[in-house]
Amino acid sequence: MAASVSERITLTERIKERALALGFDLARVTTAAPLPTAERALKDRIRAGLMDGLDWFTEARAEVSCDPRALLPGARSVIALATFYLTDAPRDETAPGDPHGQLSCYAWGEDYHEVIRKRLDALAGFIRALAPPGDEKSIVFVDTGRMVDRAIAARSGLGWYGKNTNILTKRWGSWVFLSELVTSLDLEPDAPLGASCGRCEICLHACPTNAFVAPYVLDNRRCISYLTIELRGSIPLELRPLIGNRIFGCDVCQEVCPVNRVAEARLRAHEDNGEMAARPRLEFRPRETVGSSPALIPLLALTEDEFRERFRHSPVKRAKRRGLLRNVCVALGNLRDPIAVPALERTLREEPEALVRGHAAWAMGQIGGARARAALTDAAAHDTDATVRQEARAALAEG
Ligand code: B12
Repeated sequence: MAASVSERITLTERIKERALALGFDLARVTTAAPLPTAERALKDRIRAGLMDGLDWFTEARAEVSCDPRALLPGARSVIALATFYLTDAPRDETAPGDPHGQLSCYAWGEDYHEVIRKRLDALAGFIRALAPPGDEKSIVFVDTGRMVDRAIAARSGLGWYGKNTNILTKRWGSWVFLSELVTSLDLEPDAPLGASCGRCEICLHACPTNAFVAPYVLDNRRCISYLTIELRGSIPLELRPLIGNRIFGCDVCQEVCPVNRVAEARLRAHEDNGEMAARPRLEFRPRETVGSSPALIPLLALTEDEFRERFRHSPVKRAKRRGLLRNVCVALGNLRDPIAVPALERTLREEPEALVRGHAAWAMGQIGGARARAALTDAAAHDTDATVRQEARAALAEG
C-alpha cells in the first residue's frame, strides 16, 4: 500500500536524523531515476581518452552506474550522504636535511571505505526495521565506482559541481566523502541546490600539471591523484617535476578553493569554541604509524611486510608498496636535498622492483653530485633491467 505524503515525509526525516546520528554530516534524498546527463558526460570523457588509465571505467560500466535501478531492481530512492574529513595537521613538514612527503588529507586517517561502510550498514539496518516486512531492499555504495557518487550528490542537492569536478557543499566545501544508500522505499526527494562557482576559476589555473581541459573537465592522465595512486607503471618524465613532494593524491584544486577556505575557517573556529558537533572526526586524524607528512628516506627502506603493517586500514595501501616507493623517489628528486643520495643509491643497488630503481635513478639525476653520478654510471652499465639502464642513462644526460 502506498504511503501518504505526510507518512513519506516523516519516514524521510527519521532516516536523515538517523544518518546524522550515525556520523554522516549531510543527508539528502533523490529519486532512483536514471542520470542521462551524467551518462552522456561520462561516455564523452571516455571517448575523448580523458579517463585513460582507469581500465575499469568502461562505457558499459557508465550505463550501469548512471541507473540506480540497474544496481538495485525496484529501487525508488537514493539517500546521498556526505562525511566531512578535514582535520587540522601539518601538510608539509619538509625542512633542509629532513625531506618529507605530502599525503592528501583524505588519506591521513582510517580508510574511509571501512569507516563509512559500517555507518551505511547501520543505516540500512535502521531502514529495514522501519519498513514493512518484505517491502524493503537496499544496497550501499562508497566510492566503488559502480555508482556515480557526484551526479547523485548534485541531484539530491547535497552540493554542487565545482569547476574542479568535485562536489562542493555549503557547510563543508568539497572536503567530504560521498556515499549512497539505494532503497526500494519511496522517500521524499530534495531539490538540487541551484548554486554554482560563478565566475571563479582559481582551481583551474592552480593545478600543478594543468590537468583541467576546461571547467568541469579533468584529464585523468595528468591528475597527480591518478599519477600517484592509480597509475601502476612509470610516471611520465615530463610530469615528474610537477608533482613536487606529493606522494599520495593531491589537494591543490581543493586547497585554493574559496568555498573550502570558508569551511576550513569554520573548522578552526569550531575547534576553538570546543563545539562537539563540528569537531573533526577522530577517525580521519593522522594515524600514528603514518602521520600527515611522513619522512621520506625511511619509507625507501620499507619491506613488503612492513608496508602492509604500516598502511593496514589506511587508504595509502591502494598505491601498493612499489607505487608508493616510486612516488617517494619522485618527491626526493624534486626536493633535491643531497641528504637523500645514500638512501637512493642503496635503492638503486638493492631494490627488487625495477619500477622503483628506475625512479630512484631519475631522482639522483635531479639531485646530482659526484656520488650520484657514480651510482648512475654503474646502473647504466650493469642493472639487469633495460628500463632501469635507460632511466640511468637519461639521468646522467640530464645532470
Ligand atoms: C575515477 C575517480 C577519480 C579519478 C578521476 C577523477 C575525475 N575527475 O573523474 C582520479 C583518480 C583522478 C580521482 C581523483 C580525485 N578524487 Co576521485 N573518484 C573517482 C570515482 C571512482 C569516479 C569519478 C567519475 O565518475 N569520474 C568520471 C567523470 C567524467 O565524472 P565527473 O568529473 O563527476 O563528471 C561530471 C561533471 O563533470 C558533470 N558535468 C559535466 N559537464 C558539466 C557542465 C556543468 C556546467 C556542470 C555543472 C557539470 C558538468 O557531469 C559529469 C557526470 O556526472 C569517484 C567515486 C565514484 N564512484 O563516483 C571518486 C571521487 C569523485 N573522488 C573523490 C576524491 C576525494 C578525489 C580527490 C580529491 C582525491 C585526492 N585528494 O587526491 C581527487 C580529485 C581530483 C579531481 N579534481 O577530480 C571523491 C570526491 C568527493 C567530492 N567532494 O566530490 C569521490 C566522489 C569519492 C568519494 N566517494 O568520496 N578520482
